[in-house]
Amino acid sequence: MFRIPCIVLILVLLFGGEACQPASDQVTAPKRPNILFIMSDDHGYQAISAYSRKLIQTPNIDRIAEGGMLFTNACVTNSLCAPSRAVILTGKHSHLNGKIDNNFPFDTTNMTFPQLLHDAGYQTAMFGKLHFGNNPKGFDQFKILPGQGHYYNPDFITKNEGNITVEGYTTDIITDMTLNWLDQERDTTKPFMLMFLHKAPHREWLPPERHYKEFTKRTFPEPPTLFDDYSGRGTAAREAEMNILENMNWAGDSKIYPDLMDELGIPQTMNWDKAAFEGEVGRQNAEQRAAWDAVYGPINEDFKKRYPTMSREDLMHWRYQRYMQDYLGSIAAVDDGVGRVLDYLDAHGLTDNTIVVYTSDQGFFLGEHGWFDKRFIYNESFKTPLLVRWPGVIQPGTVNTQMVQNLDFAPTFLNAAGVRIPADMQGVSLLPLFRGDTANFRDAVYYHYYEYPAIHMVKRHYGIVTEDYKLIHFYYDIDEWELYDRKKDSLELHNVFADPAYAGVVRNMMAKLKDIREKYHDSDSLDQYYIRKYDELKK
Ligand code: SGN
Ligand code: CA
Repeated sequence: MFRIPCIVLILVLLFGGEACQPASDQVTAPKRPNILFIMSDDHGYQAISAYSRKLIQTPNIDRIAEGGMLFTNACVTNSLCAPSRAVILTGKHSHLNGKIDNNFPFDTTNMTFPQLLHDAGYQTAMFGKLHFGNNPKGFDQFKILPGQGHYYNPDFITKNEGNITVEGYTTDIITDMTLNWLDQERDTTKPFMLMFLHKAPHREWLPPERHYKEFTKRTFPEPPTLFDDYSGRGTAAREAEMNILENMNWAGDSKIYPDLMDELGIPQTMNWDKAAFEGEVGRQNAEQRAAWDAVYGPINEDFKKRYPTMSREDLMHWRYQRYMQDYLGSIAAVDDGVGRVLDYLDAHGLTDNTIVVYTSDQGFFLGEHGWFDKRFIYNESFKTPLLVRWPGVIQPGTVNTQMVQNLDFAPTFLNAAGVRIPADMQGVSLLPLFRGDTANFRDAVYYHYYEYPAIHMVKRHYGIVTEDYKLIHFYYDIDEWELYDRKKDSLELHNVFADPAYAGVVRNMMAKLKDIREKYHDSDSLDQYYIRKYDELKK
C-alpha cells in the first residue's frame, strides 16, 4: 500500500503543498503512486450508473467509486473540450492559460502537470483525444487523435511512428494502445502517469456493432424538461442552437440516410448535415458498413413509413430515443475499455499503488431543456462526472459533495506525487478530501465561457456558483443577469434575479462574484481583450 513519507505529509498539510519540494532521493522513491487519468469526451454524469440508474449500467466505471470516492458536485470552469483540457493540464483558469475556446491555439509555454511529473521522474504517456492543435509536452509516449478524431478506422499522430491510420473502432483502439503501453513499454523502476482519453461519446455518437445492435432496441426515459419552452429564463437559453428537434443533424446525428432525407423532402439542419454522415459512417470499411446497414437500414425503413404522419412532438420523442441509443451505446464501449484496464491493474498487482480517476472534459445535456451539447453554466453541462480510487488513502464506497473543479487535478496529482505545486496554479489539492477532511474547502466556484458567436450560439457568460445559488452574467451582445435558487429550483427553470424576494441574495452574490473574479485575476478588461483576440482570429 502507498504511504507518503510522514515528513512530506506534515509539510503538505501545513503548507498546502507549497513547501513540499521533495529531496532527490524521494523523487525516485518507488512507492510514489501511479496515476491513471481516464477521461471521456462529453460524458454527462446522468449516463453513469454510479450517479443514476435511469439510462445505462456502467459496471466498470462504477468499480472506481465502489473502491473509492464518488464526487457528486464536481464541475468545470469552462464547459468546452479543449479549454477544459488546458485547465486540467495547467491548473489555471482559461483567462490565464489563454485557451479560452476550441479555436485559440494552446500556448505551449504554459507549464503543465505532466511536464512537472516527468521532470520529477514519472514515466508519462497519453493515448486518445487531446484536441489542442499541437502535441503534448512532457510525455515519453503519445498517440493522439488529430482534432476531434473519428469513431471508425481513426488516424493518430504518434510520437515515434508519425501519422498512422488504425483499422477498427476508436474506443477499443485507444484501450488497446493503453494496455499495450502498460504491458510492453512501462518502466517498472518508475511510477507512471498515464492519460487514457476517449473520443466517445462525442458527437456524432457512433457505437461499435456489439453495442448498437443492442442499444437500438432500447427505449429510454425522457427528462421532464424535454419540451422546455425557455420561458422563465433570458435571451441566452432561447437563442441557443442546441435543441434536439431543431438543431440536430438528420443524417449526421440521427443517422437517417442522406438519400432518404431527399426522398422524404427533409432539408439538412446544418449545411454539413449529410457531410457529417459521410465523414463518419462513410469511413467504415465494407464489412463495418454491412453490419451497420443491417441494423440502421431497418430503422430508416421504419422511419420512412412513420414520418408522413408524425407530429413535431412525435419527432422530438423519436429523435430523443435515436440520440440516446447512439450516445449510450458509445458509452457502453468506454465502460468495456475501463473494465479491461482496471482488470490489467488487478492482474499485475498495480491496483493498490495507482490513483485511478474517471472524469469527462465536461458534462452534457441529455435532453434536459430539449438540448444536446454543453457550454452553459447550467447544471448538466457545468457538472462533470468524477470518480477517484486510491486504495489506502480513499475509503471505498465514499461520497463527496464538495464543489471540486477540473482546475484541481494538476495540484492534486503534484501533491500526491510529492512534487511542489507552482504558486500560480489556481486549483487546490484534493488530498484532504480524499482522506475525508472537508474542513475549510471552498464554498464557491467561478465559471467563464467564451466561444461565441460560434456553433450552438451559446452566449458568453461568467458566473459564480455556491451550494445554494448560481449567479450568471451574459455579456457581449447582451447584458443580462440570471439567478437560480439551487435548492428550490434544481431544474433551473426560474430566473429569480429580478424577484424582490431575492434582492438581498443578489447583493450578496454580486459581491461574491466581484471577489472571486479578483481572486482568480479575471476582469472586464480581460473580457474585452479576449473579444478583440477572438475577432482577430475569426478574420
Ligand atoms: C463539434 C460538434 C459540436 C460541438 C463541438 C465542440 N459538432 O463542432 O456539436 O459542440 O464540436 O465539442 S460535430 O457535428 O462536428 O461533431 S468539443 O467537445 O470538442 O468541445
Ligand atoms: Ca467535450
